[in-house]
Amino acid sequence: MASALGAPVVFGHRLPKDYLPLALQDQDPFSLFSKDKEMVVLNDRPWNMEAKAHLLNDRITPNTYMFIRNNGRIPEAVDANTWRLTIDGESAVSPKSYSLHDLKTKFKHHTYQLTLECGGNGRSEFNPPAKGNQWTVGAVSCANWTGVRLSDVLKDVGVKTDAVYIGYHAADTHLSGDPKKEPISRGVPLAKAMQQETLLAFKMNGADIPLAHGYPLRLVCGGWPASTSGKWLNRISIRNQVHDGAKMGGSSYRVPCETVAPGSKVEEKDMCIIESMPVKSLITYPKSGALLKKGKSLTINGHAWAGELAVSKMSYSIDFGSTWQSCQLEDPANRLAWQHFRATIAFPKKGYYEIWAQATDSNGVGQPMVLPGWNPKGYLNNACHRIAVKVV
Ligand SMILES: Nc1nc2c(c(=O)[nH]1)N[C@H]1C(S)=C(S)[C@@H](COP(=O)(O)O)O[C@H]1N2
Ligand SMILES: [Mo]
Repeated sequence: MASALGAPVVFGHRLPKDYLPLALQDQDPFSLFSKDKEMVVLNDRPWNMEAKAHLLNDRITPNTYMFIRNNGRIPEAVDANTWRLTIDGESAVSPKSYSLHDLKTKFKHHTYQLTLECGGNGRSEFNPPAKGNQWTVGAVSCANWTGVRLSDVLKDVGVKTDAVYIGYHAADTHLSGDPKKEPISRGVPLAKAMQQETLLAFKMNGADIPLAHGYPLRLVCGGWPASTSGKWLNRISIRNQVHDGAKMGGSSYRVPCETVAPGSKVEEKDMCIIESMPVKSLITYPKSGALLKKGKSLTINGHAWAGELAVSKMSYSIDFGSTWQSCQLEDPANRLAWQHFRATIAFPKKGYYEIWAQATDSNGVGQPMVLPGWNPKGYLNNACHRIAVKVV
């Protein structure tokens, strides 16, 4: 607290529990986290912040426009020099603990652009509404992550043949203040953990990972709900069963295995863990509400992604989905990176238009025009993004 305030809190031991010093409450989150002023704060306890579509126009998302999703309190006084990562679990041959220096010097470094989208991105559109942060479209990012392969470290520890899952543990603390409770402890099946792009990352966009995004070490599982990418990572357990940490059960990051009518009660046994994220896209230029002079054409651009899959086709419509034209679509920088698209559009006459964008994945599955399957927590809304344009 003293370092955040720039002075010791003389009677700090008398400050009632759960009271935040005024000077800290006044701190604005934009300067605190080095975020652009146009970012939208959805919650301050814990901090949750999202981008607007036009802020995500960069090919690689810089920190200023990267959404923040926290389930607990950001750890204080993180010391990279004493930080350790322990690998243990029922299915670890010989549990080991590594310093950051060990990880950085023992294993080869790899860099990938990885798309991280919160499972609840788009939740605000669900009806009946779902509780939780009311994300619109901006809980997605694609940064350049550098680290070592989780698979290399797991092999160094040794993985028993009965291993099926990994679970992460981290240094953030539960909002209740109860040290025995973890805010979140999720994981992925062993096959995802062993993919070459699954990283134990210590750099984001070539610099130390910002504190809010997991400094000094984070797990990055591109293409899966970003809740599987544990920040402030200090332990990974190799499990002989599906990981049973906080937010692995109930309706957390799980959806009905079969579609249900909106508002239905769904039994635990009928809920399935979200794995790869569905195909989705975002028009990041122009900003919705753009004005265009008659006779001028407009070049739109944006990104598309499809979880574990690639995007194979990108289309746009200016007549509310009646007819579709194709966009130019780039290959991803690497597997699990979002792909950039562009299209130059001519409008027939003055008036109001909407540009709708639709991505199709490599299995031929396209984004729905309207909200897809309702689920209790409002996950996986991959409906088409649309922007307004006026030709004057
Ligand atoms: N330790 C820890 N890791 C975490 C979380 C968290 O609260 N604590 N939130 C998860 C969720 S739900 C998401 S969507 C992503 C958000 O990553 P970001 O804040 O870096 O954008 O981090 C994931 N990793
Ligand atoms: Mo999330």
